[in-house]
Amino acid sequence: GEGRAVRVLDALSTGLRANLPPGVELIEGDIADPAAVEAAVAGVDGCFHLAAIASVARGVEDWLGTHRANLTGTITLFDEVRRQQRPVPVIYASSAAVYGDCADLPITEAATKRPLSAYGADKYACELHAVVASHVHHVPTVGLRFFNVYGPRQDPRPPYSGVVSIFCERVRRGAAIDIFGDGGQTRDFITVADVVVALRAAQGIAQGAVTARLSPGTPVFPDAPVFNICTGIATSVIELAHTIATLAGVPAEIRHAPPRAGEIRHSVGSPDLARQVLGLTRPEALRDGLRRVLDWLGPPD
Ligand code: UD2
Repeated sequence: GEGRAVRVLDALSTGLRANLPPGVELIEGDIADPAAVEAAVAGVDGCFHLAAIASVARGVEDWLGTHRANLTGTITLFDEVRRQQRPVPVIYASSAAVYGDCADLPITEAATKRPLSAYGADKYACELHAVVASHVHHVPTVGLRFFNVYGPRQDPRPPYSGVVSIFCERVRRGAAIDIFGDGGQTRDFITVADVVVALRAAQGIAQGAVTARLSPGTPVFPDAPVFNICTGIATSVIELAHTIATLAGVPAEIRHAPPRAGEIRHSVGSPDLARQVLGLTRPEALRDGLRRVLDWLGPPD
């Protein structure tokens, strides 16, 4: 929207080419392939790194394969960016999964990091390598710890898609909703639109820091900062199911399935730091976001 050229590197493992607006260059390739990444970063002014295998369950089945995408992929990118010989800020996706099961809610950035999944461990390692990228190789980075992201175009079909798309799709088809466990587990749901705002704000401060570094006397950016990207509002899974059914104007048909093994009970983040530093404002209300997902899915087939 700012008249800049955009280049995308994507393996299209879950995304679709049709989701890209016209005029965007697509390199179909793997984030852990140095040649593909080199081609993707050549000449860019900034980079958003979102490539990952975000399914916690896939990390259980394919520990090494997900590690390659999630951590080796990130290091491959930092390594290619540092070869650019000029400061190219990298804004990368971290995750609430770095915290594990945190007792103090809402979770602040300073909370103990004790990931309980391969996915969370790799995301935490990405943050550690971001410090190296910044400190040793002068690559400016900002990490964003996404909580539960949802919105239109999240494909509800893969078995480990987000709960919002799965529930909305079920309700749309008039099918029953499966709740794992008692439904009292809570999550912090944030729309993809708010995440995009956060990504751009992070790019803005990183770019500002690059400019500041070039002019002595101005404050220097801290090395590799990270921010929670969340709303600060906890919603239980059962509450989510009822809200979606109400918005769709149908009775909620709920079945209880066994709880997911090793699942985190409560996850809600503090958005305060991101609000202060990135200037983020009030996020979209859950009902409005859910309505947009239902609208995108459309009427039942
Ligand atoms: C999210 C992220 C994951 C990781 C993690 C960090 C998604 C899709 N996944 O996992 O990548 O960052 O957070 O902690 O955003 N549920 C049901 N029925 C269903 C599907 C889900 O009850 O059919 C429950 C599930 O048990 C969980 C909640 O809904 O309590 C959210 O599940 P999810 O898979 O959308 O996301 P989560 O929090 O496991």
